Amino acid sequence: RYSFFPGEPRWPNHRRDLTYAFDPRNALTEEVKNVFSRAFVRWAEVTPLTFTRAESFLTADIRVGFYSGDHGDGEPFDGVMGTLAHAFSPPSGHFHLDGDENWVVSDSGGDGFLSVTAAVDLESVAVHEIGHILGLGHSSVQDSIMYPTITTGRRKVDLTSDDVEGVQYLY
Ligand code: TQI
Ligand code: ZN
Ligand code: ZN
Repeated sequence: RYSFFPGEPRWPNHRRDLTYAFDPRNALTEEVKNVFSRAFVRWAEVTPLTFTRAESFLTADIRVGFYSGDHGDGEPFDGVMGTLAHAFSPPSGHFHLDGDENWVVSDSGGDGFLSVTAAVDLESVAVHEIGHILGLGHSSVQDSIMYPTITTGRRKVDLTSDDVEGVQYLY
């Protein structure tokens, strides 16, 4: 079953329309940014929340960036595999991804299995981390997005009823 962070933190009522922005230092392509946009839509579809892309990184509610190793928040990344990304509970909005991973940007086609060694599907991780940003902890339901295991090379992007019930409890 779904879980929350201690104290059940969530974005407050007057902040239902959230903005997100990308660290300009990463100079991400539109293709990569669209992966995040799709991930946000999955959560927006089942909540009263909206997510709008903003240009200003410093003033956005949710700030997305790729970093390697120590990046100044006391939780250094660790190179290939291990920690892939981290996000903090509401209303922090920090969304950091490990720049050393072999991130795979896939479309929605195929069976979702990638043959590249140690490849990590970016959209799958993004959907999971956005769950944390909204206040969800880990779930005990194996197929859920918030289950704390991901299979290398596997794509898992569809919310399950467990994820939906968890986020709808909060919003
Ligand atoms: N990062 C962990 C995670 O997002 C960070 C973390 C550990 C965490 N415990 C937490 C965050 C408790 C919030 C609350 O779960 S990770 C997965 C999954 C990671 C793991 O890099 O290990 C995904 C990132 F679920 F597959 F294990 C994305 Cl999808
Ligand atoms: Zn960080
Ligand atoms: Zn997690």
